[in-house]
Amino acid sequence: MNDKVHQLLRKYFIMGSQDCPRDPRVILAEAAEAGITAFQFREKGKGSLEGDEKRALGKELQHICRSHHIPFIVNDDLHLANELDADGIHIGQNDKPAEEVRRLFPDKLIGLSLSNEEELSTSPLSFVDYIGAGPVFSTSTKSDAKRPVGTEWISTLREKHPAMPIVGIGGISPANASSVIKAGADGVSVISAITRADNIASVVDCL
Ligand code: 3NM
Repeated sequence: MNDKVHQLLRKYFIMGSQDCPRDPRVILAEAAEAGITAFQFREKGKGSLEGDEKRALGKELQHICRSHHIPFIVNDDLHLANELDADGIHIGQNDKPAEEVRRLFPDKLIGLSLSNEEELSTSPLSFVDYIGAGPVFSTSTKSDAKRPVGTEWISTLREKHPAMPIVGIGGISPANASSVIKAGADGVSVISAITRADNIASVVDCL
């Protein structure tokens, strides 16, 4: 399992309709064609869809992922993850505890966001499959993002957890992705670098 997870994190695209200046289905299809290795549906924040509209979009995006053999991971919404039978669920520090999510979803991929030592010390990592570490750089995509932690946070996590799949997040672009990998991450997760790209194929290629 671990080996496969390390690989899935390499180019991890995250988005919801609120992040997209164009049709999210078209953006995801272009990113999938270009070679992303995982997708997270994060319909959250200002302008995001709810209820039936959220579910319908999630279903369509999942279909695109399935046709490209890319895992479809749902952010935070356990109910939706269950209803769509998503491949995984990503949780933050303010969501349900990892232990409980693991009990509900014994076979799904579970990711957890970690931004600092305190969160690391209180998080039961044995219940999660990967860590989302960030924000590595400053980002304007997430309004409540914590202070940037730099690639040092990636190195620290890698040192403390040599075998744990780790993906960097926050302000990552083709210009700085290699520094995140060099620090020890298995991959990079990006929102705006792809949703706002003029040429998605070349961005994905350079991550
Ligand atoms: N989570 P962009 S930063 C969704 O630090 C998210 O946990 C973060 O967007 C964290 O690639 C972030 O456009 C936003 O900077 C990432």
